[in-house]
Amino acid sequence: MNIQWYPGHMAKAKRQIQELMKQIDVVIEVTDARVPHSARNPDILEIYRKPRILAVTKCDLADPARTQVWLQYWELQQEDVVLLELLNGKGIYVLRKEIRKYLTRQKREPRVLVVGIPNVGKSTLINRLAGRSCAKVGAKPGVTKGKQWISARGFKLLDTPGLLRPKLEDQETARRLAAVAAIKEEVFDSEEITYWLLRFLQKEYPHLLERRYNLEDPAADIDQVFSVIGVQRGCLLSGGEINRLQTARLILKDFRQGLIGPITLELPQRNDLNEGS
Ligand SMILES: Nc1nc2c(ncn2[C@@H]2O[C@H](COP(=O)(O)OP(=O)(O)O)[C@@H](O)[C@H]2O)c(=O)[nH]1
Ligand SMILES: [Mg+2]
Repeated sequence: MNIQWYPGHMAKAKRQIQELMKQIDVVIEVTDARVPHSARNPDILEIYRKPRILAVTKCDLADPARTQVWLQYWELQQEDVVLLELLNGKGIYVLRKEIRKYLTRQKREPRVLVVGIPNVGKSTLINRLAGRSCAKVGAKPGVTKGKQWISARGFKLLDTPGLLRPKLEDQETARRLAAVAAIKEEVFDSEEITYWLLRFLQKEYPHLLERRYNLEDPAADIDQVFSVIGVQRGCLLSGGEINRLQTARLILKDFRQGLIGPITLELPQRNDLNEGS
């Protein structure tokens, strides 16, 4: 189990979550459209068996063609999915409608739990649903100071910073999550992640790489691509050498802000597809 509830021991944490779940009518599970599989942690769903909506955030940063592939996959899995662009509010109307679908025949005000690993957009989503700023965006998960229910036109919402940790199935998953800043950079160094990302882009999105950095040869050796970008963007040390850390951070920042283009780091796996059929 990767579930964590601050502070406390694992068994206690699990009990607390089970207690919490009794009060919940619907769960919104949040994932990031650029890493739709890697950003999910199914552990919480082992405890939770109630209706669930998969809220896919950051679709503005993701590759629309790949998002369509994911949608087809989720359809096979019979997931209830809503695509979102939270910065402009796209999809929020549909999400509200989906939530209401589950909330018929309720006596008390229905309660909605928002779960997801750090940085997927839970707080932004809650603020959008509530129509005002109640949850702190970008805040680091910290000590949970008791539950705070937020009213959102007809239902109540609960933010859960720190409740769900990433499930790091393998190195690739960890790298993808580091690339989108869902796990801390200290886990990998920025240079390693950047090299990984550049290799991925060379393979999957060479045209975007070429266009963003005016590369003559986007398929060139990765060291060379890295150096060309560093020189071109003035990431240099006083001796004229490349400032490797600065170059790596710049490329990561470009990627995270969507400046290289709309990019999705993974597709459904063949074995995922088989499971669905
Ligand atoms: N481009 C883009 N950025 C988003 C979107 N949703 C959230 N963000 C950004 O992602 C970062 C993390 O959001 P936050 O709500 O704090 O995530 P939380 O840790 O899950 O609560 C913030 O900088 C948000 O502005 C989205 O749909 N598109
Ligand atoms: Mg938050």
